[in-house]
Amino acid sequence: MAEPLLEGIAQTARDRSEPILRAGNTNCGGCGMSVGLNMLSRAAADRPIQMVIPACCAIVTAGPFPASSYGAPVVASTFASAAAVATGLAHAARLNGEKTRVICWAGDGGTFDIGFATLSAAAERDEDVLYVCYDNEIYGNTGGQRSSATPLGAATTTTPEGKEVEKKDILGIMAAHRVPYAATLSMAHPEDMFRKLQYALEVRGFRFLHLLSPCPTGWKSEPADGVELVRLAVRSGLYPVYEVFGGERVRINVEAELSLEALEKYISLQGRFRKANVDVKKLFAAVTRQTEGLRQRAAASR
Ligand SMILES: Cc1ncc(C[n+]2csc(CCOP(=O)(O)OP(=O)(O)O)c2C)c(N)n1
Ligand code: SF4
Ligand SMILES: [Mg+2]
Repeated sequence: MAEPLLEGIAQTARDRSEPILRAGNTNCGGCGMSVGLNMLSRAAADRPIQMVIPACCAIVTAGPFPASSYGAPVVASTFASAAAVATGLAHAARLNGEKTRVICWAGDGGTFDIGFATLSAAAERDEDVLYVCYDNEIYGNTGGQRSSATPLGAATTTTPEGKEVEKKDILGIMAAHRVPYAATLSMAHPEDMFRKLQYALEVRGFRFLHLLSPCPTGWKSEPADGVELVRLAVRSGLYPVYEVFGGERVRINVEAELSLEALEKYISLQGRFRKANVDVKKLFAAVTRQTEGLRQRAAASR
């Protein structure tokens, strides 16, 4: 039976008859991944989809067999094989003449680290797969260890005094594969996010989307602050909202205000940054350099 996407919000023609993420799932309150799945559900309202989810929080979401919190077919894969399994499904759909779009939905640990070899290989072959990384910047499912997506200064169970290495630039790396489409998604800018999800579902070939995904459990933040945190990350310039076509043409979708105040607030609202005493001014200088570099690339590819 059809369920409303969110309590209190009536179902609209944009929604799938069966939402991708059903009510009653076990995700923590305020989980950014839940917001991402609900947006995907809307964007894929009129399409058959198949999902591949490796062993991250999002597969725990499914709950114990034979019930499932997912209202779409899901293959649970190992980390190392996620993009390869999605490749197989995409080929099977094509050979059977099905319109099914295959979506790999994976965390940062599964994407930046453990599953990177098959991800890179599938991107290089330009497989017809939409790969979405919801990035909570830790190995959430196993209790909050650092990943290569963890930002500088964030305390995790394996970096208790704060991480000393900077976050990997996954969008830059994926765009360097010259895939047809790579973009970042901001859940504080739902129209932009919705447009990108719809575009990425439409385009053929390998598409990569990166979603900054607040995790109140790991970030030691208030569940209700998730969207605000992403808005602050975007305003400050820390999380650039942009898209890259064919690895070359760069378009910035939301101009960063380069606000030091927003960066300070972003840091102060999260307990994970408390121990390291992050040098916000130094971080802001790095963010400003990153933003200017991106602006130059966007101007050069106009
Ligand atoms: C090859 C392999 N290494 C390690 C693990 C243990 N493991 C299970 S979930 C997980 C963390 C996943 O992190 P991420 O992909 O970021 O997803 P999240 O849990 O944060 O949603 C790890 C390390 C595993 N299942 N397989
Ligand atoms: S640990 Fe974090 S990513 Fe995992 S379900 Fe909870 S809020 Fe979501
Ligand atoms: Mg993670």
